Parts: sequence; structure tokens; C-alpha cells
Amino acid sequence: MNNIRLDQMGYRPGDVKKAVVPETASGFQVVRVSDRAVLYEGNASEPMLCAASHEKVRIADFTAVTQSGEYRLETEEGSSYPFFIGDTPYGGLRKAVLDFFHYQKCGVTLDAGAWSHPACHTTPAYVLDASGQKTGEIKDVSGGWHDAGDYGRYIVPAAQTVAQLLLAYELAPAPDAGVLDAVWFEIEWMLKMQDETAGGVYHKVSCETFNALNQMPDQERGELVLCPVSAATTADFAATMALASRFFPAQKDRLIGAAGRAWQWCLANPDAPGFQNPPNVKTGEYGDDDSQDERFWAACELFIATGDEAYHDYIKSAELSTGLGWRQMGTFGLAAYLLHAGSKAGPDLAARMKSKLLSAAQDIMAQCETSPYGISLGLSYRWGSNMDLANNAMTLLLAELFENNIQYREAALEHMHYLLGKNGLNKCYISGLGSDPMRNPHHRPSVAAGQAVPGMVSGGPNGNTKADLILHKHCAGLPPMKCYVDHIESCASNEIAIYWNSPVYFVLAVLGL
Ligand code: 9MR
Ligand code: 9MR
Ligand code: ZN
Repeated sequence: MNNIRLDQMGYRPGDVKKAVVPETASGFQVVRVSDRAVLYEGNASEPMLCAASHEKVRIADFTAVTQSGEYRLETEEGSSYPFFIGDTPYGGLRKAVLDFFHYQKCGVTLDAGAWSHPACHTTPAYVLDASGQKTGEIKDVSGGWHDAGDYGRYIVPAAQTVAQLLLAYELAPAPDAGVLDAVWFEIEWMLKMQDETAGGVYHKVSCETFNALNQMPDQERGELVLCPVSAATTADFAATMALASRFFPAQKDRLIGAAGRAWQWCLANPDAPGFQNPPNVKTGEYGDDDSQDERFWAACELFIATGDEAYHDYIKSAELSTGLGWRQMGTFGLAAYLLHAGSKAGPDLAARMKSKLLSAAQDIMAQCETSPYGISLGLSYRWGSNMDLANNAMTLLLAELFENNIQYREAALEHMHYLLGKNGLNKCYISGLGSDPMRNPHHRPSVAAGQAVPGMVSGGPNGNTKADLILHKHCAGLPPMKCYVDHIESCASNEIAIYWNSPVYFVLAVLGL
């Protein structure tokens, strides 16, 4: 393995181009692959410590190279993976990241090459109470996307995913028409997850336990159970349906109606506790005992969708918070209000929201400045660190809508370079692309087929190596940026998930990559 870290796909001519090289490499060259012509010769920066990888490194800046071609960056010690400079160096990346959602479809016959399978999870689900007993009710909740490497379907991460895909569609300079079809598939399932009488939304549907890692979806035949309604889920649902009503005009009344019923449930249950798995249910929990941020987001979307001042009153007295990851969703509300409340927006409130969003962006930028990789995770590499990374990039791009600062955009792009190989492990964290892509995801259809579905974003390094045995075996004691193993059994560092692909898709679409 070479030790020159750069984007394994490449760079557009006008973009900043930086590689990270070892401390020992002071000079470098950019060499054309076809004829070994030296296009550029430069000196790397002074050595810097990367706290997250515990390495002293230098930055090799070759922004000056703008001529299209295929190159390698070379030092005295070695040569990088080849990469392209050109107008479209990312080839099929963005399409693959979006097409991934097709492979996650549940409840339908899937025609998807090696990953094809008959319809899965089509039996009705038994509603459980909080103690895990069946209530006697059964419900058809077929459809939607499998959440991740497992086959559960959970509303909380679904809401994050749908919101990020719809915002990508809304804010991209050239949106992909396929987004709306992709998202509608999920929304139809989400609608089935609502208890129509009381308006509450069931937290999740899955079998009681996870099935074997080598089974295709249709081979999971256990009884499906619906876990109890929760507040975070119901508020997320209200927000998502109201948001979706902007994009699906023919379904507007139905979506707003469902959102309004969910909101009424939230009002009637102000102190509902956070969701916990009933004792017999072992699948993804997505517990969140603070639903204030989800309620705030729902009120913002419902205000925009209906113009009803009752929602505005709720927003005015709500506490503002930020976040784009399933537990903390405040930024979705801030962005919605700032972009769409229009002439109805309270100017003081809008100013407070804007400063909340911009201060989140400034915190992210401050982290980027301390990192030779130009990224924002600091020392915090949690389960799904690549989602945190992509969500930070998305926050920067949202902030850029309200504060014209080219550095936000440049930093967001550095975050994509990190995912595509410019990182402490020289690994491309997206399957099917780059010179050394993720090959062995913790993803049941990929394990069953013996090959990885393309376009999937790995969870990425997880400093808490004890979270799975194989990660601990390979990475115990390593610095956080290196706690990753490309192994099917490492769910804590190498699973994939719908809500890890969605922020990456947002960034690619909005940057026009
Ligand atoms: O495959 C499961 C993955 O989707 C989850 O993220 C992870 C943590 O909840 O759990 C995985 O399932 C493992 C289970 O927890 C323990 N036995 C082995 C399972 C992997 O095959
Ligand atoms: O993304 C979730 C992460 O934040 C948690 O630390 C982790 C362990 O509880 O669970 C992750 O979510 C998994 C979910 O529970 C089941 N489906 C796969 C998800 C991704 O690993
Ligand atoms: Zn299924």
C-alpha cells in the first residue's frame, strides 16, 4: 500500500487539490500516467501532526495542475494511486450513490443483477406493546427500504434519509429526476406505519432478532413485529410528510392530512418517553428520549405546508438546536424555515435561526483548520463516523445559502475527498469505485451474493473498537481515524445504511459532482 493519500477518483480542474504525504516526503511531483511527463513539481508544507491518525504528515498542494489527464502523485518513497483531473472525474459516483436505494427495496420482487430476489417481508406484522406482548392487532406494513445491512425498517432513520434526498433534489443546481421516484417508494411505506385513528406512528417493523448474515431478504421468514408508537418517530413522520407535500403536489392533501394527525398525537402526548426495544426485540433501537428537535422540525414543515399560525406559535417558543443525524434533527427545521417561511417569517426569529446555523458551520470550519485532511471530525469517530462527516459537509452547504463563503464549499468537497481515499487508511469508503474501495460490507445481500452492491457508503472508522469483536481484534489501541476494518463481520465500522448514503448524495448533488 502506498502512503500518499488523495482522492482516488480525482479533481475538477478549478478545484483545490491537496494530497497528504508522510513527514519524510518534502518534495513531490505530479506525473502523467500515459507518458510519465512531469506536469508539476512542488514542495510539501511543513510537517503537521494529525491528532486523529497520530501521524506527522505534510500537505502536497497541486491546485496549479489544471490540465485534464490521468496522473499519479510521486515522492521519493513512492507513487499514489492514479487519479483523474477533468470536468467529470467522479464518473458514475453520484448515480451509484442514488441507485443504492433500489437495492434496499423491501416487499417487491427485486430485479438487481446478482442481488435480485423474490418479494420479501410481505406478511402482515403483529403489533406489540411495550412489554413485547402481542396486542392482537395485525397490520400490513410492506414496502420501504431495508435500513442497512440488516432487514429492519425503522421510521427514525427513514425520516433523515427522505429529508436529505428531498433537500438534495430541491437545492442541487441540476437535480436528478430519479430522486422523487426513489423517495416515493419509502413514503408509501411510511404512510402505512401510521395508526390512522390516533395518529401515532409505529417506531419500527422487523423480526424479533437479526437473521444470519448470509441470507437474502426473502430468506428471512420470521414473524414481523411492529413496535409501539413513539414520540420521536411520530414527530419525524409529521415533518417528513409535510416536507414531502411540497414535492408531490398530486398527493398534497393526503400527506398534509397524515402529517396533521401525527402532529395532533404529539400535542396530546407532550411527555411521551423515548422508545426502548421491548425485551424480546433485539433489532435496531433508534432510541431518542428527546423529541423536542423532531417536534420543532415538524412544526416548521407544517407551518410552511399549511400557513397555520398555530404552528408558528409553537416554533416561536421552541428551543433551537442543530443536527442532521437521526437523533438530532434541528437543522432540518432551521433550513426549512429559513428557506420557505418567506414573508411570514418573523425577522427576529429568522435572525436567531440563521445565527444558530452559521455558528454550527463555524464550529465545523474551526475543526477543519486543525486537520491536515481538512475535515471536521476532530477526535470523535463514532459508529457511522462517515455519516457525521457527510452531515457536517451538508451543514456547510446549507450555511453557504445564507452566508456567501467559498470556504464552506471547499471544505465540503474536502470531506468528499476523505471518503474517496484521502484519509489515514488510504481507503475509498464507497463500494465499487476508486482504486481501493470497500469490498466486504456488513450487508446481508452483499454477503449472500459474494459481492458488494456498488455505491454504498461504509459507516467508517469507529474509535470504540469494543463495539464489535472483529474491529477490536484488528484495531484495538489504534488512533481513531484508523479504527476500521473492511470485513463483513464488522458491523461497528463497515456496515452500510440508507442514512449514510443520503447525506453523501446531498453533498454530491449540491456540489454538482
Ligand atoms: O447485523 C446486525 C447489524 O445490522 C446491527 O447494526 C448490529 C448492531 O445492532 O447487529 C448486527 O447483528 C449482529 C448481532 O447484534 C449479534 N450477532 C451477530 C449479528 C451479525 O450477524
Ligand atoms: O447508526 C446507529 C449508531 O448510531 C449506533 O451507535 C449503533 C448501535 O446501536 O446502531 C446504529 O444503527 C444500526 C441499527 O441499530 C440497526 N441497523 C443498522 C444500523 C447501522 O449500523
Ligand atoms: Zn424485505
